[in-house]
Amino acid sequence: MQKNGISEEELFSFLSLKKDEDSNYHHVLSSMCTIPHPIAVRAHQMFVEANLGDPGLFVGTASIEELLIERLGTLFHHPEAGGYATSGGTESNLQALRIFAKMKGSRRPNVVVPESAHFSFEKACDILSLEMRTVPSDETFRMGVDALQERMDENTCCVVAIAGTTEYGVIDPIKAVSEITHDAGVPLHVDAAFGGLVIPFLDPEIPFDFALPGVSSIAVDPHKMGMSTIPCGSLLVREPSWFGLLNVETPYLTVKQECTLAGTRSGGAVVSAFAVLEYLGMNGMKAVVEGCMKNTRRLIEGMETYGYRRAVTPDLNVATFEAGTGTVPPGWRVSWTRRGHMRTVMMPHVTRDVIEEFLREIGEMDA
Ligand code: 0PR
Repeated sequence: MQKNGISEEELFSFLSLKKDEDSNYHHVLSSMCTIPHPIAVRAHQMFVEANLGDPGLFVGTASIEELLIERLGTLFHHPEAGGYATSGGTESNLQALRIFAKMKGSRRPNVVVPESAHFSFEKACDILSLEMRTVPSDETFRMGVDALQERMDENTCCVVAIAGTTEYGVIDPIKAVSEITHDAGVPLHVDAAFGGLVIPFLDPEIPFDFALPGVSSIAVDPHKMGMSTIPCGSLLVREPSWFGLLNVETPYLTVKQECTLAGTRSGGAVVSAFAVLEYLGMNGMKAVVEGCMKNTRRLIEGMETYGYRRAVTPDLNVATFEAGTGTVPPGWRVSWTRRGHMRTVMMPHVTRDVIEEFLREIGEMDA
């Protein structure tokens, strides 16, 4: 740190230079985050100092967190679900596994995840010393249900299914998986970090949530398709009392116990997530999701006219292609799957105009 501070003007001209080095999302097709909704920004600013780590000091913010969980629980057909706002999918997945490992109490517990699972499960299993068993995907990159049963045994504390895979935007056969896990008495955690705020607005809706009796917990991130500010994820569980397994004593806080992973937690981002859902309502969210899905279909159709075949027909707004790195026009950001497919995510900032611009430039590269 310098002995004397610099002027506000000097500081902010430095910051704006740095800001210019950041991408502004305009040509970004690789991200599952997006520009926050203006309502989210306004709500976040209003609650910028609120710390959910000490809810007795921020009673209003804490009650908004409860409302957010209640809204998400209702959306997922279980208004009585327990839950809290996490820092994102990584924390939600970790905390879900932590609950089910404690519940099992086995000396060498294992978790069965699809091959397509997000790398946050690798982190969670490492931290919690859980054996991670993977189930191979079928030819549509969805979890192969046949192999699931073979991977499960008496030490399996949890099975994971993905409602919207990070790489291909497909939904695992969650109904079939939930029947298997329910019969076996094994908890099923659904990672809907991305898809949880897409699937309920699709027509027809695909079963993935608490309406299936075998589903025990769900991760869903407002900071992805919920257009909140960062960081806001959430973890919902069928039985609120399960969080009791995670409680630690917090003697000098305004509350005496805490089940969250983080201590200090952003109130602003949580209020922003709630604000967007309230402001848009079911119909507003449906319109956003329909737009993203329409743009996904348009990109697939456009790419296929150039001869770049889709890797799979997605359930959600992720499009993947058999195309090489040389296909991408300069200045555009796409990503690549582990299998080498070009991957794009049609987030709300990827408008129809952006898609047309991308396709036009791909066409010019081809020519
Ligand atoms: N589960 C699923 C299905 C996910 O897709 C992700 C993140 C997570 C869990 C973990 O969530 P957090 O990152 O909130 O902890 N998926 C994106 C990915 O890995 C995250 C992302 C977002 C990456 C924006 C890049 C980016 O620009 O691709």
